[in-house]
Amino acid sequence: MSKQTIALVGAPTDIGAGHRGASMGPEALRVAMIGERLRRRGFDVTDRGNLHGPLNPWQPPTDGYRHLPEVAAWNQAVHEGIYGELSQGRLPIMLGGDHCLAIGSVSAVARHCREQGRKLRVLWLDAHTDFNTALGTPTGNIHGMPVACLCGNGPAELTGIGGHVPAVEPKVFRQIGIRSVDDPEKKLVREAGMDVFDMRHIDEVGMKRTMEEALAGIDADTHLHVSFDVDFLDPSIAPGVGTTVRGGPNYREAQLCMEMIADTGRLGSLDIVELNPAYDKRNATAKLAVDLVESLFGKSTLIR
Ligand code: 4U7
Ligand code: MN
Ligand code: MN
Ligand code: MN
Repeated sequence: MSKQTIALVGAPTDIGAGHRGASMGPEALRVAMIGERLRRRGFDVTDRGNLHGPLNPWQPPTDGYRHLPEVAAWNQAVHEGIYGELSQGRLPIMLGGDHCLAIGSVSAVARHCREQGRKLRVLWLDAHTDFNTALGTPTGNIHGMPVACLCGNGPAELTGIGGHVPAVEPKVFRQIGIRSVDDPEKKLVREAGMDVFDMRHIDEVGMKRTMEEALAGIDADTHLHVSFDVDFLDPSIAPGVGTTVRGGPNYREAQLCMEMIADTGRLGSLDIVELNPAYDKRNATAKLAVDLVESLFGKSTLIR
């Protein structure tokens, strides 16, 4: 059986972020040879180039949102791009771009799953829960809001992308690596009943048991989407992100996380977001992200 075709889809924007530079993420991942590395693993990889959207006007927030019309335009483009790849039977990897773009990608995956009658599980690998709303956000930056928007809590311009409100139910998410949640956000996360495996949990039970719990219940009918915010990783190994939070998974923990996802055989789509080459050293964080993505696609150091 030949392996699935992977489609790389670039979304070069920092429209939802609080720092400039995530717009350079797609090119940094290409320079770190993401396509070649996956091809070497036996995948057929096609680089679909970059999506297009408005430039970043770098304005302050209005009514609790920064750049809302531009964020909506980018996410519409991402939704269509990712939905198109899934419809063609390809496994899309969205090369971000900041994390607001997951509104477009996850809504596209959810739409595809509804049409195919498949179950969806979203693994949100992140230091942050990204569950803010206009009322509670300390920044107005929409990259702190995609999970809320996907669950129907946000402006109509964003919750309506893909035409099904909410795009997903909170119960599809498993959030892993969490260590920075704003107070009003915490309350919303609790009320929504989101399944959060925070760093305290990983400290106490370890990455192995955490991943067993996060992957429990996945079966042959499940489409697994991974939304990989690079700030999930400890900043000592991954400095190339805008919003670093110390105390994240180390290299081995991150590898195990990716390997255990690969072992399910159910990975159907991926976002790589928040990589910010302007903060990186010699593209090291992009190279690390590619190394981890190889593990996510089945590279293993196991001998037994
Ligand atoms: B990311 C923050 F206040 N919570 O809302 C906010 F701490 O996609 C950060 O996870 C959001 O990197 C980080 O602005 C968004 C802040
Ligand atoms: Mn995020
Ligand atoms: Mn984050
Ligand atoms: Mn970030």
